[in-house]
Amino acid sequence: MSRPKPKPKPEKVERDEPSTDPYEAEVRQLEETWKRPPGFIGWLSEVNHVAIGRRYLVTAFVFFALGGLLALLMRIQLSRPENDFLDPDLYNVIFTMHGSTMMFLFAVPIMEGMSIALVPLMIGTRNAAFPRLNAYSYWVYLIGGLLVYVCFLFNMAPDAGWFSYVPLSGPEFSPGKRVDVWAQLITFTEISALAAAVGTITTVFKQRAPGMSLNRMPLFVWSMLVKAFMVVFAMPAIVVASSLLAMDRLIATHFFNPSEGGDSLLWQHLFWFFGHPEVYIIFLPATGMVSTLVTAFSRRRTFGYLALVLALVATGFIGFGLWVHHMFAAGLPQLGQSFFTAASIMIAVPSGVQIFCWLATIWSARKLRLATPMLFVLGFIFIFVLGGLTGVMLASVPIDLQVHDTFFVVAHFHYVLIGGAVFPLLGALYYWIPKLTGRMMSERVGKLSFWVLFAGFNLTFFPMHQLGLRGMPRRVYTYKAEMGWGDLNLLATLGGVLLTVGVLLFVGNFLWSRRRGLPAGDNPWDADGLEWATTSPPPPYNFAWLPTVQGRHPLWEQTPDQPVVVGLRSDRREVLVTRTLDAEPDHREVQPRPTLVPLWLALATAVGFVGVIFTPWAIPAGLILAGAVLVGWFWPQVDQDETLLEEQP
Ligand code: HAS
Ligand code: CU
Repeated sequence: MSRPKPKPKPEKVERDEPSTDPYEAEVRQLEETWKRPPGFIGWLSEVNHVAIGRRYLVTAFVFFALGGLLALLMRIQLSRPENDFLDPDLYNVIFTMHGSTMMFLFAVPIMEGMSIALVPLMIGTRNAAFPRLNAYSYWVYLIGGLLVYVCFLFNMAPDAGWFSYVPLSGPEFSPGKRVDVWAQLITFTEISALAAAVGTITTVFKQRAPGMSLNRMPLFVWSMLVKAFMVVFAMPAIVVASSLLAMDRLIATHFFNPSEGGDSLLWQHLFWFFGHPEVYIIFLPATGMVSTLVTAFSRRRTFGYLALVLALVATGFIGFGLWVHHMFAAGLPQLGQSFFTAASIMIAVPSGVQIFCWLATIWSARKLRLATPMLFVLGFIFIFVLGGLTGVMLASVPIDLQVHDTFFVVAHFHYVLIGGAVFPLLGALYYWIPKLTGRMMSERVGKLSFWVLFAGFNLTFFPMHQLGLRGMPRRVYTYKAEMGWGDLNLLATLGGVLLTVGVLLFVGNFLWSRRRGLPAGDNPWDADGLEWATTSPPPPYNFAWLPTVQGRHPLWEQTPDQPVVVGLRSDRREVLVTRTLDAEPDHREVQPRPTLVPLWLALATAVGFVGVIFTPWAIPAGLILAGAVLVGWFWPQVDQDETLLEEQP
């Protein structure tokens, strides 16, 4: 299909000339109220959701690049038998850093970034709830990421795998600080994820535009809501696990030490009680993106909206009942294993429902546009279904016992993670970057990057199924030539190079678009969501007049310029709070101004959690500092009172 034609930019309101038009006066006032303070300090004190979301996206992408680089090093090492490019110790560090980076510093944060940047726009509010908490979550994430990479430079990077099983990761077999660094990285990223999740839930429940009742909420928003709830229930398990591990290592407790009455399987239970939901925490937001793209490019109402919502919620629940399928080889009672097999197979149902709803939407498309984002969606469907099928295979105990800890599992999870999350994400970035930057990315390079990525991906990971079935174990730094694994490994390495080229094409396209891309206009894709009702990039207050919603596809169903229903004051940062179910206007809430307090609080958190690697006294020190900062956080601002609607002039 032809490339989308960007609409001409609407006449810009001339803001310098004094004017008597009340609309322009209002806009001028809004700009004054919501603008960021100038300079570097102003930059550090940012609390606007689009800005924080963008920072999340850029930072996560940098970690994606670093994780990818590490993967290439592994692929070089494995490309031929008995290679000595990496020594075993460095290989351990590299696969641990690769897995931990991709899961904790890329996949989860980038989904948070998408949520923080886009959800408030999609639901038609001026800023996310708890803007300072959002800023705090970003700083904590950044510090946690910097921590591991700085330690990497000092040869202190973790080396016990991304799931750090005890006893390997315990004090006996992992002396030194490496695993402590890992445990603290986990603590940082989980605090950050929890903070972001609380913000998402509140924003979605309390700040939707009038008329956007729950059953009109965009599927992307639903997916982020379910994801946020999953974060709230899954992350505490891993924070507990990593804290117990840190205590075992630092102050000689014995939570995981069987000889002192501890339990090493407890680690696996706690880890996977988080670890399995984690994969849906990454995958569900991607499905939200797919639902949006499929609808926009089919130019048709989403087929099976209710079924899709129920599938999201069902996955959110069932996702907590599968964790033992990662532990089939640990020798648990058979009845228990059967339960987890059944649950793992059951979760294919909601995934299947989603796939069939998307196919039905595409099938009945008015005019299917095969623009770059849509190509990524089609690539996703192909790859994810393959990955899902190997998942169902792994859920059966006899098969799993054969291929557990082999490259078959590596193939499975890259099919679901890259196919199921990275492909939709790249499609979504092609789709929403014009909104966030105001510039279109090149369609030609976009399509090229898709095909290179698609070919590179399958070339890299398809052979791994075969390698796994032939017995090649994961996490072993080399293999003997007699095993006959050399050719397929070489193929996988070549695929890895192609994959890298694909990612570079994407990055290049993005950088090119920043300067040369066509101006996007408000709604370059002619899409249905509220985020397209404002300018690209949106002003710091998102919408001058608050939108109202009368259906699931507002821009297709109604003229965008609805008159205001409820006026908000423009001389302070007000957002409209609406009711949870039907989004009836409830009251106005004043948001805090930009402030350095979140950054200070993140630094205080860092004092505690980085310091504790060296001395337990760091925790009280961090707590005292954090307490002091919190006084500033809660110090009342002059304009901070809530105003009931009824009291409005
Ligand atoms: Fe998985 C290991 C089972 C989905 C990610 N998974 C991993 C690991 C990661 C991961 C990262 O039961 C490795 C962790 C590590 O480092 O060790 N996974 C499943 C199942 C599903 C599944 C049943 N996984 C995901 C998603 C992920 C992800 C999504 C990330 C985004 N996974 C496992 C198991 C292991 C595992 C074992 C442990 C292996 C081991 O030994 O360590 C399901 O959610 C997939 C459902 C989706 C589909 C496709 C669409 C559905 C359609 C309907 C028709 C399909 C039918 C099935 C009726 C099934 C189209 C027919 C079945 C046939 C076999 C033909
Ligand atoms: Cu799992």
